[in-house]
Amino acid sequence: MTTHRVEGGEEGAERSPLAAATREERLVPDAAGGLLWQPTAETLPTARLAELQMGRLRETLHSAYAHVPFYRRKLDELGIAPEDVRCHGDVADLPFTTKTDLRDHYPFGMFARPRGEIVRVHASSGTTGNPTTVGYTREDIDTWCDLVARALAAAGLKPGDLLQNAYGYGLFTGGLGLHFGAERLGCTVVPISGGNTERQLKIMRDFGATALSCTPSYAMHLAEAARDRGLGPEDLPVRVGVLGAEPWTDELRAQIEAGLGIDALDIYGLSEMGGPGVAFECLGKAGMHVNEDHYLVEVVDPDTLMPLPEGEVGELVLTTLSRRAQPLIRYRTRDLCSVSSDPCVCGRTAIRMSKPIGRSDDMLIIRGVNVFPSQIEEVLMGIPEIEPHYQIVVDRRGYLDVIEVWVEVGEDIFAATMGDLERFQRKVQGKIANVLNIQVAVKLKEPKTIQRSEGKAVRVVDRRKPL
Ligand code: DLL
Repeated sequence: MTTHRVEGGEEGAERSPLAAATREERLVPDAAGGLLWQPTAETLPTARLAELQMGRLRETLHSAYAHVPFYRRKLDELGIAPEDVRCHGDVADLPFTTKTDLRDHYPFGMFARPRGEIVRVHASSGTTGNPTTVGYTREDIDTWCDLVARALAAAGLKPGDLLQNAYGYGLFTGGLGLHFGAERLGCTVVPISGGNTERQLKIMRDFGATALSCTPSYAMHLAEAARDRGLGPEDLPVRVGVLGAEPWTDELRAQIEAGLGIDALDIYGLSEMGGPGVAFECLGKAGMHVNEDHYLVEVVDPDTLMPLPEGEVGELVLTTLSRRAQPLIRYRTRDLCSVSSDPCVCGRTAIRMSKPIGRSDDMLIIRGVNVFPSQIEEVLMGIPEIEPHYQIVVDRRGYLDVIEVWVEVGEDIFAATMGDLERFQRKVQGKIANVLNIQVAVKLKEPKTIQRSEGKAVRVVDRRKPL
């Protein structure tokens, strides 16, 4: 067993294997201008990777079967024993896992380790009231740090770089995920979190931030805010952006790069898989390398759930290969993308996923925050003065997403005084904000003014053009 010493600097203290190599020894240049944080793992020959994956998959299945009643039941129902899975082709026989399954086992029912071994819990929104939780053992956190460090190194960050981390801190995995990954790489992290644009620009310049991590929409907002203050790319010290948590296009990449004077690189992840760092772009900017030694990738037809060949767009399905606290088998991400195993200029051998082009469910991503229309409906339906007619209007102001919730109120409320109406509106706004953790604008509509539908109700009007 390895001894992890928390207190540093003691004479004779045993060193963890991670400390065994110094940071400099670990970092090797890649062929695209970035660095490899774990050179061996990131350039594994295909056959060696496949072997590693099968070994880890078997361990994952054994652990899930032994410790997670949900998986034991699912596998028993299908008559599959963990040892029956011998090759990649057998994976298609395994059961899928969905966000609903996680919600049904809220909060800790999917954990494969005793609560006492869980050192951290993050969460993201579920389709109804309950968020989906994700637990980490100390080892899981350790792996996560390395996976994010890989992404940052691929973007050209190195020890000593100063990362302004403008992802939100808290239950969302963006803030702490990027934070610890950057520390692992040896960067200086400024944990500024999201928002407060004025302060972001000041800190960026005063501290000399060389890298920025946030959602692409916020990066663009910062670029615009800088321009409005007469600051051009030459006034900003940032060199690279590691941007993700929401869909964005290469067109937006070009604008962010021009506005901030940076290389803007994509990073992908989802809480259920542990957070950011599932896949990341190198400076070759040709798709995101999936950390395949830790995640098994499939793309399936979202309707038939049959595996699709490389190059075809379908739903990304991921299986964790190293997560101890919460192994997930064939998790349906709902993200639509394709994969390619063509060689990449950087020399990494892992498969690359295209930018997700959309989702196969109704989840909206608003400023990086996942929002399900059903969450809003639940709040509205709990307020007696509101009629069961509403519409969620999503738009973009500048580069920032905004949500307006139009709700129809009863005659009584509508006849109330202006002051009463305003108070009521604020109450509804507050209730929605409490559930979503983002601000929304509520517009009260006169009785019978929201369009009635003859078929499926159009609950969401998304006026945003692709970023
Ligand atoms: O968004 C984790 C993350 C944090 C990724 C910081 C990257 C950077 P969730 O809140 O659980 O986790 O949301 C996951 O966001 O299923 C996608 O739909 C979307 N998403 C995440 N990254 C990207 C990306 C984090 N690079 C959901 N491009 C995912 C497009 C993305 N969509």
